Amino acid sequence: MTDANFRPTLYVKQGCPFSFKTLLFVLEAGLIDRFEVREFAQGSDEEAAIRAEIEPHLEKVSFPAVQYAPGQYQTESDDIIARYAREANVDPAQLPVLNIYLNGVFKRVGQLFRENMELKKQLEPAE
Ligand SMILES: N[C@@H](CCC(=O)N[C@@H](CS)C(=O)NCC(=O)O)C(=O)O
Repeated sequence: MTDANFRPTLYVKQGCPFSFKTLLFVLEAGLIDRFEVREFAQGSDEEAAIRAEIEPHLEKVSFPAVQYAPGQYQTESDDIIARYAREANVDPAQLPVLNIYLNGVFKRVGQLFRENMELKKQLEPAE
């Protein structure tokens, strides 16, 4: 396959707020048709296949991830968004639904995650 025919693959994890943020960006930026999107559920065969594919190419696997060129992979939602925002000349700050999500559900999920960690720490037996 030549680079001209290359279609990036976006790997997204079900229930992952960072994966959803990235997916929302590509959708609202009008780029979704340029991607192959592979979504997986934790513990699924699809997850095992995706991890086996991408692990050799990354220092640390996290989701979302993208294969942005043949054999070249990248993680970190902000970096993935920045790459395609640049390429498509789109300013993510101007995408209304993305920003409603970031300032609402995404922010709240982060707060709940931190609160949950704190509560778990308090439940740990003192050393
Ligand atoms: N800073 C990262 C955070 C991504 C992240 O923490 N993703 C979680 C899922 S929500 C993950 O990949 N966990 C490790 C794993 O599933 O192997 C980003 O913005 O992409």
